[in-house]
Amino acid sequence: MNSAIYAIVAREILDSRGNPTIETTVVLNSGYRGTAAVPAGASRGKYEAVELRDNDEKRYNGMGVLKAISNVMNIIGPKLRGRDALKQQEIDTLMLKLDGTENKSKLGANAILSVSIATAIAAANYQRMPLYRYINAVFSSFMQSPIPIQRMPTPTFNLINGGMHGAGNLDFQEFHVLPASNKPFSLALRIGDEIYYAVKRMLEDRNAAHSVGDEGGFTPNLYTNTDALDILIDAIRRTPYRLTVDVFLGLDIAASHFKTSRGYEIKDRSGPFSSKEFIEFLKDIHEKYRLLLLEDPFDEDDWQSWKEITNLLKDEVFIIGDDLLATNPNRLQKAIEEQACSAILLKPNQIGSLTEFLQVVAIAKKHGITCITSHRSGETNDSYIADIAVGIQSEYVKFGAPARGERVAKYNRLLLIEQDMLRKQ
Ligand code: 2PG
Ligand code: MG
Repeated sequence: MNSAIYAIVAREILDSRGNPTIETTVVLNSGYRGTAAVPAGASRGKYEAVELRDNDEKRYNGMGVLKAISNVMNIIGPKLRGRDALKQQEIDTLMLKLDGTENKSKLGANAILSVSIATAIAAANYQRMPLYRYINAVFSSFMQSPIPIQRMPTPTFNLINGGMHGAGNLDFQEFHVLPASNKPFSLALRIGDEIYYAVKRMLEDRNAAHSVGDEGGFTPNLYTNTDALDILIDAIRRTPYRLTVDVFLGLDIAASHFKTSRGYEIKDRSGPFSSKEFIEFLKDIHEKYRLLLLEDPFDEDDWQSWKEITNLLKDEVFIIGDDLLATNPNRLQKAIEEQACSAILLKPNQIGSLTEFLQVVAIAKKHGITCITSHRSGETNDSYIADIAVGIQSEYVKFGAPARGERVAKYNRLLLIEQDMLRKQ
């Protein structure tokens, strides 16, 4: 069988933070092949599948992935040899069985995902299909009806990096500008880029540091978190684009990462906020800045506050679950039942296989949950996440600032897909 797997080879490469990660190549009998690298988060949620690291302090500060590589080469590879790469679900189910744990702690979600995505890329190449069309075909079979490829996702740009991604003193992790959804992708990218440069000029004028953080956004030292929003607004004013008409603001609070036993502790206030006070605080921010996206406003276990804020703001703001949901079907089901959010951040490596990822997307779509397909803060130049976003017809993509090679690789891939789609219309 020409589409059968002939060999699987994995290797250790570096990600954008200089940490090792796994890259795997799946070769088919026909000679067609697919290669995929796995990204890594810094502000990981505690419900994510396990990213297997060597923890050998003598190599790469314990961050090596030789165990994951050995699992691919010695355990997964021999079992998948001869299997049909076109049967994505069978391949992934086999790997899940081989792992046998709830959270992929035996083989590693990084090991499994690298094989899963590389298999899909090899299968797409074998069928001489662009990856986004192949993903769309697999996803349509999950949905049991064709999902027409009609639109490009709207990008949301992380222009100021705080929290665990920044060098500055901001508690909130990401300060976003996103163009209105009616803009063609290439124009949306240009708008994001021009505003990025306007932010840079503003910071230069103020003599504030304008070095960049993990996702390419600036990391200035500011007095309060909302100062960063004021900077974005001033920057937008320096461009022809109008706030709340052409562009909107968004935040990833990443609140799990500053929640302590005392409450939500941020520098905007001397003492900790209780959950109730933090709801009020976020509500006031929304009233002043008219946010469109609000991600992880509360800790991943603070379900009650999630429900309250969703109830309060869902008609005006997308309340996005990232750490809360961890791209996990059970947590998404719970959130739907409890109306704890209205949108999901989708990250393949939070769950660890393409099949499970597509199952989560299917649940989201069936319940009207808005999809935002996302990179991780530690990335490679791989761009399959852009194809996945188009293939599942994600409403939004979150790929960082429009700068740094590993971020623009995804945006540039979307430009190519946009052109390809226009040609086919
Ligand atoms: C997030 C992500 C991506 P990380 O919190 O949304 O921006 O960060 O990859 O560090 O988890
Ligand atoms: Mg997040």
